[in-house]
Amino acid sequence: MEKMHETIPEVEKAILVRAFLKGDDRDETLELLDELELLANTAGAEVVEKIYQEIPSFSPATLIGKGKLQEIKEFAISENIHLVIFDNELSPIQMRNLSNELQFKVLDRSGLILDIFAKNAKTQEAQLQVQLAQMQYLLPRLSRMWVHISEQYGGIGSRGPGESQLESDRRVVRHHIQILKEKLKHINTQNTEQRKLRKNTPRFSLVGYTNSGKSTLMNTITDANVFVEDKLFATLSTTVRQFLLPNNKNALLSDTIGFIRNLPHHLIASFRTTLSEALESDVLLHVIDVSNQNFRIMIDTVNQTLEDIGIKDKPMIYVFNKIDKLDSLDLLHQLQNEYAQSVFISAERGINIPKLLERMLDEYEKFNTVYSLLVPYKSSGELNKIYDYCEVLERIDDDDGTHLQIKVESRNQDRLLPIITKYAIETKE
Ligand SMILES: Nc1nc2c(ncn2[C@@H]2O[C@H](COP(=O)(O)OP(=O)(O)OP(=O)(O)O)[C@@H](O)[C@H]2O)c(=O)[nH]1
Ligand SMILES: [Mg+2]
Repeated sequence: MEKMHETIPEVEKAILVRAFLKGDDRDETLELLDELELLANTAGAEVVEKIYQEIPSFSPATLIGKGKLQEIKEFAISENIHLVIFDNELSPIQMRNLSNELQFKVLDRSGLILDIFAKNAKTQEAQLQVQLAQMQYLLPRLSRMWVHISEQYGGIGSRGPGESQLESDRRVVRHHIQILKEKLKHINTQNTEQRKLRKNTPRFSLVGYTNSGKSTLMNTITDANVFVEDKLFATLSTTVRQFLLPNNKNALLSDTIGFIRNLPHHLIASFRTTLSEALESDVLLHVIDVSNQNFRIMIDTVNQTLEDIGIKDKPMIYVFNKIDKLDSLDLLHQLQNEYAQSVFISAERGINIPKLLERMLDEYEKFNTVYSLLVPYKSSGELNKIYDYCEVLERIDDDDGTHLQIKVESRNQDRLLPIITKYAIETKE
């Protein structure tokens, strides 16, 4: 397989911190810290200590209390650690105060995720998207202090826009944001053109939490040779590949970026174009790592993120993956009842893939409607649009006009509705 990742940078030692309010779920904090550790490992850090604190209210100046802060500082100095990562989102002021107080690198979850994205972005589009998100994240946080810290320590959290850009004033950064947006717009136009060429092919998109096995499934279904790794955010761009449905019809499958809890807002916005493949597909395959005990929270996170980027009411199949890792069948039976229309697979071992393909075809067919139209010759100008947006199954040019039988995919129903209502003579499901 083509090696697409750089060698892992020298390991940096890190402390993880999360503060939560009195009465909030402590278990959730522990889970989020575990997930943050995975993220930190992905970024190349070794987590030495995970610290959490229950507090009556967050301090606007430093998030956590003075005492705790001092404790962290002393521990870090004694262990020679120069990196503290907060799971909580830090305001620009908190970030500045904490850096001043601790005198070493401070990151929050968003900053860490942005760093991983910067490291993993391989295509030009992904690199531009990450740069844009980083610029937008840094804009309110620009300060001499930050530059000082990143120059002194480098490594995690200081990749991406170079120090020279950080030193520039905000006007320059804003200008740069504008340029990045322009470049991305250009790339997006090119992609839209490419997508238009595939208008009559059934389209499926893999979506899901990061590390759920989307790329593995992509490879199993299409022989795509997409990069797979047991790390978060292995995939940052979109790959589209052809495969055959059980009816021998060509179809397209796209694999894209995974989601995670508390994904930075700017990042979602920047990656909207990468995700537009999902937006324009006929059916989503929501891949779930059923061997992860938090899979229900992950399902909710993915559905919420999809809604945030404007993907709603799209046909979706829940694909429960990694069933080979389950110790007992109890959970499977329970889920089969709960999610009657879902499929249970192992992408890695190739278990139940034919079943999944059948299910994909069913779901696709369900949302396609066949119409019979009669378009009078005086309206033949409308035929272009019909040919552009649907599959013409049959055409007879008769005395009274053009008789057509067309198949309209769910994503084009709205667009064609005026024409259909005007010329339909009989509707078949
Ligand atoms: N046991 C088992 N492991 C699997 C299965 N599918 C995927 N994996 C493993 O899960 C890890 C993540 O797989 P990927 O396919 O990279 O996951 P992804 O959803 O594309 O992840 P990102 O691109 O990082 O969001 C890899 O180590 C895979 O080998 C499966 O069915 N069974
Ligand atoms: Mg992937």
